[in-house]
Amino acid sequence: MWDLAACRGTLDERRIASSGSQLIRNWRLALIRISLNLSKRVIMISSRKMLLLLVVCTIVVACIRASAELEHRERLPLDHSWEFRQLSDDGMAAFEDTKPPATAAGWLPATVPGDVHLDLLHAGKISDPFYRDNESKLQWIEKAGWEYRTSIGIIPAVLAREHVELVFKGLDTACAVFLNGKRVAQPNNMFREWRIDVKSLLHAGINDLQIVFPSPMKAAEAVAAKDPWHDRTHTGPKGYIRKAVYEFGWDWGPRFATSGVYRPAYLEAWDDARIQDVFVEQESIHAASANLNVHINILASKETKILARLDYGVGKTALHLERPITLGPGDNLISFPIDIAHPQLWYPSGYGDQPIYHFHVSVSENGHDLDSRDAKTGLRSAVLRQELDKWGRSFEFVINGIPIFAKGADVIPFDSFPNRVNSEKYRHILQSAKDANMNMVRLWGGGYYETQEFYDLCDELGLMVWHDLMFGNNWQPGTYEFKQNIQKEAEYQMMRLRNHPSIVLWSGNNETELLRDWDGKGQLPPAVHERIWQDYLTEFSGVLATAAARIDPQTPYWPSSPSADYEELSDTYQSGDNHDWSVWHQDADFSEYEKRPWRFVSEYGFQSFPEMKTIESFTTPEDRTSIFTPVMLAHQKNGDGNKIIETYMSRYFGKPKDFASFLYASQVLQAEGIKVGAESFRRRRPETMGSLFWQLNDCWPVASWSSIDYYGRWKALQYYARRFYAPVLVSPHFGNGTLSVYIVSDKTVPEDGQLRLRIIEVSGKIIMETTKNVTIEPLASKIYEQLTVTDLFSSGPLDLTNLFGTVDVSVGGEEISSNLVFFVPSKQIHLNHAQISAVITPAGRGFDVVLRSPILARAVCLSFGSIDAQFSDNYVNLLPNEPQTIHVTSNATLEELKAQMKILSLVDAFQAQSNDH
Ligand code: BMA
Repeated sequence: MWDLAACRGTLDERRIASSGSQLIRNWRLALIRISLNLSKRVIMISSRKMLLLLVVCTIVVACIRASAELEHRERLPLDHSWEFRQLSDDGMAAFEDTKPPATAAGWLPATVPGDVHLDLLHAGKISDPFYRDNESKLQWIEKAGWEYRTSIGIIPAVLAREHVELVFKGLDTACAVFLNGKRVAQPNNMFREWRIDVKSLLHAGINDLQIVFPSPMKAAEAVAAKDPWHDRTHTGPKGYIRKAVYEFGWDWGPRFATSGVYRPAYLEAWDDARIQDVFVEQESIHAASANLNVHINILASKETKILARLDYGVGKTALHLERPITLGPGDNLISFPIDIAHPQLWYPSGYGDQPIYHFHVSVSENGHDLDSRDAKTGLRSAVLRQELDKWGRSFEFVINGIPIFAKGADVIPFDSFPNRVNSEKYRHILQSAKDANMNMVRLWGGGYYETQEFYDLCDELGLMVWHDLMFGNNWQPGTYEFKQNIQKEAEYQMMRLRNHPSIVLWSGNNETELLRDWDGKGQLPPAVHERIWQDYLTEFSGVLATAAARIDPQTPYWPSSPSADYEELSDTYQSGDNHDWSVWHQDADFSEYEKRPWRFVSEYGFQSFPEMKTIESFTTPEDRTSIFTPVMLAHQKNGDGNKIIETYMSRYFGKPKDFASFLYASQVLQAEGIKVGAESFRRRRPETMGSLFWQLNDCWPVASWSSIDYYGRWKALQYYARRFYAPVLVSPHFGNGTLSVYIVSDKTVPEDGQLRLRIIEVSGKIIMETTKNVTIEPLASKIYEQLTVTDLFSSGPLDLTNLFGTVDVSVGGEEISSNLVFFVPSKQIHLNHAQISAVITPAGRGFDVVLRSPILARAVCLSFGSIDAQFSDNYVNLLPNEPQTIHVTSNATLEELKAQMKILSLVDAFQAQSNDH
């Protein structure tokens, strides 16, 4: 391994003069490193000519070793000491030039991987992009051109290697890469890897690497201008470069179209052969045996006799196979068939464990290691079952033979600036999904392909991934170049990701197929319309579908979300997945969800505000006087969104008494609304086999459909989700004078339990109580109790506004699900202000808070002011005189928590005199 410092190496005298002390420090550091690493091969240096002399000494030693033997593939990360500067214009001239711009002043330190917005922020040139309305003040950044540079110190031993390549794992986006004054690449797709052969351009000593990023929109417009169809179709130019569309703003996200080296970059050197890929194909997976084929793709530069070795196993078990092979020049595919008896299978969360099998492949020539690579996977069969049935065509994921009801949410990018997403954030959000009993996330198509870490976590947590390809809500160009570009992108990404057991579907795009009848900015001529549609079909059911079938044949492909795969639909024939926006975008009542005959709901949602601490992070006190202040509106990206929340609020609850109450009540409203949808979709199984609500997370602090805010704080919806996605759900439904109590089970075996139904007055008086033994049918939804109003209230006429029903299911004496049902619309329920007592005591590693109310208290929220805490549950319903314990963990002390403890229930958010909510 090369491990010498990747120090910025420049001999620029002006820079030396201006930052003398920094250089002396670097120089000394480099000196120490060199003396420690005389046998190393490559150096990136940051110093003056004197240092070069030392480098030469190093070179001599290195050369002696290099000439004696073949070497392992080696990588030098290019992740240190970058600089960036703003160009004097939009950067288009420098981008199109074959020579780099002349070195000029204005350089600032940069981070790679990173982006220009974060670099400007760290350099103190801009203030927090998320604060107040700063977004609008920072739009100049995307209009400018930017240049990044670093230097690479190279010694002859590197040049003695057969191949030396510059590798970029992600460049955002259009840019020109210059090495030693020569343009070596013009990447135009942030979702592809760029590998550039630079051996002939490198020389011993200091090599200059420069990257020019023009204004992204200008670059896109230049490509669009070359497409004769562009003018006629009126498609947006931003689709012409492959850049995450959310960067241009979305209905939950700000516009920060950034630029930069956003994924790792490195130099790679190798001799004779290099492993390009290891694919563990799962040919057939059963409980008794797993038949695998481990395909190793090796690129060789000439005929080479090698020994290929494969070590594999799960946990500590290690088995190995090896085979001598003669590689031919070019791509070579070697396959090791493997049969594993009684394999440990990977299951989605809730159905079993997630064991991971590890594979280590190494390749040697004459006893010298040339290359090695690790791969891992979980063994499972994944089928998207689409069969004709009485409702149309099914749409269900069958994993290891089990039809799984998909429970989850849609995932958007975790930050407007991807490099800010750290391991802690990935784990927190994905663990939160699992903790809320989700088993699937849909990675939405307007963002970017995620990092390895994201998918590793999904594998580990048993979260199935519905993986959109990164296309969203825009017509894509139909040019030949574009089609080739996206083909290479899909091949690269699917090859990169196909071993992940969590990925159970590749889906072409987000909502582009829905645009089928779109007519541009006016009436498009039929021929133009037809051409657009043909291009769409070629791309999403041709190019990308074929890439999926070739690269990842074991994972199903779906053309778009939503889609019926071009089947005709009717009221009685449904097929494919749906985005149900009747609620929110079309103003329907939440009960509308109950009428929907969908086979799989991949989006439905309702917005809320984040909690006060999150709001405080981007506002001043005057911004927090109403949800309609300019700053609050700047953090609402869906047009009239705040108005929509207000409208539904008054429909269901009333008028919150102040700003803080509005925030809280908006979360309860969202949670109650999505609960109606989620429960009704689950009750409909097997007709409906998936419920993914829009959306799990946020990319900045904002009013949005998310259930977890930008800072990872759970909104009410996330707590509700844990209940409505519970493996066994008791779900009462009152309609047409009849109360039906369903139990929905995701368990694979029947369970014996007890179902209890009580009708209670909000003040606490029990009107009716029944308990019965039930055998809960596995993988099913069934009504276990059905009563009419006459049965329920046989004792005489009662005031339904004063009553509620409560149901619970226990197994082995332990309550596993409980729920409430009301007999009149929310607003008519006679809730009174409850005197809720809260007693907090230390318990285990945290604290227990026992909540108790003499009367019904809905959506009781426990909080601690400015202190962040984790809650075992929250936004709970307190039944009259039935205490509930919430376990709290926090860094704060008991006294601090006590001092700030606050309890709020739904009725408290509204004016005391009004009890019509
Ligand atoms: C959808 C999504 C997103 C959008 C959301 C809310 O249909 O696919 O594009 O953010 O609705 O409008």
